[in-house]
Amino acid sequence: MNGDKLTLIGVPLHYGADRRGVEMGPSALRGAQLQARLQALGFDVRDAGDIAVPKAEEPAASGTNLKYLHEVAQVNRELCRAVDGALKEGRFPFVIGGDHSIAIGTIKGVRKHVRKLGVIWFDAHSDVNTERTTGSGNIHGMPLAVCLGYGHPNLLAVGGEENVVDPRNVVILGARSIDPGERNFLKSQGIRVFTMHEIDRFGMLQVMEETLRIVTDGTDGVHLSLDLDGMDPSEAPGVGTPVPGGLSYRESHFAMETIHERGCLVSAEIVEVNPMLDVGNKTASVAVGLVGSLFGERIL
Ligand code: HAR
Ligand code: MN
Ligand code: MN
Repeated sequence: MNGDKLTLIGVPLHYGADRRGVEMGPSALRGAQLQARLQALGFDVRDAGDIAVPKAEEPAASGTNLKYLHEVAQVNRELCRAVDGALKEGRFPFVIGGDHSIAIGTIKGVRKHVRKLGVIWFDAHSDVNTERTTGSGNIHGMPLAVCLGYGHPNLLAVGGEENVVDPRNVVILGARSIDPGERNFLKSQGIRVFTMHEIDRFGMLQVMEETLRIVTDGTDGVHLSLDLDGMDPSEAPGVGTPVPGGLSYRESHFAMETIHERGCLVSAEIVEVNPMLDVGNKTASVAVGLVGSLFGERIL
């Protein structure tokens, strides 16, 4: 943990998902008392406000099948700078989205400070599409591929092309919706994926032991990318691309608790919370509860 100081960085972006509502995620998470929850654990929390998101009615012409490439790349460049700035001040960057395309800016910003970075990708999806494999053209289905060095040059350029992560230190948790092109990519990269099948089979204790071994093996720190659609939609209904059969409330908390115990976290982000699709503010509240466990709230 980076001292006891955190900086919250909001990213009200929905262009990566091409669906309205997720741009209100940062506000919903703040409304669910994220800052107070962290302060109650003794952290010095600074809210840096939101990254500016340009207005666009139509995806700007970019000569590709990627939707809103220009806008998504621009926001990620700004985010990368903000994350870099927080780390330079010795503060833990805590990014609140926004759709999952913002993982590009977060991870590339962190990589400027952490040479060997492990990544835990908590998600129903694997987010390793590229412009060659995507069916939707939505960039939120691509950020992990970009962070591994695969994807559109404008996205790879965010924070410098060389700032990639090693696939041997990446784990995907909770996957249950993987496109055919993504399956090939994951195999060719040798990325460890704990699908819901493995989680059912081995249980969260064994899965988290193996996850933490992989992401800390030779690394200098671990990033958590927490896509709320990794949880079961009954617990987290306010997400744009829900998939049945996800992680339960306790499985998700247990994952956070074990990450906390290991003390390896250098950065985190919460993405895909969509208040427009939510039941009350349930999903943001559930997310803030997970943050509590991630940062050391205890039952006893
Ligand atoms: N794989 C699909 C696509 O690429 C769906 C991606 C949905 N992604 C998120 N983030 N919600 O995980 O379009
Ligand atoms: Mn995702
Ligand atoms: Mn997802």
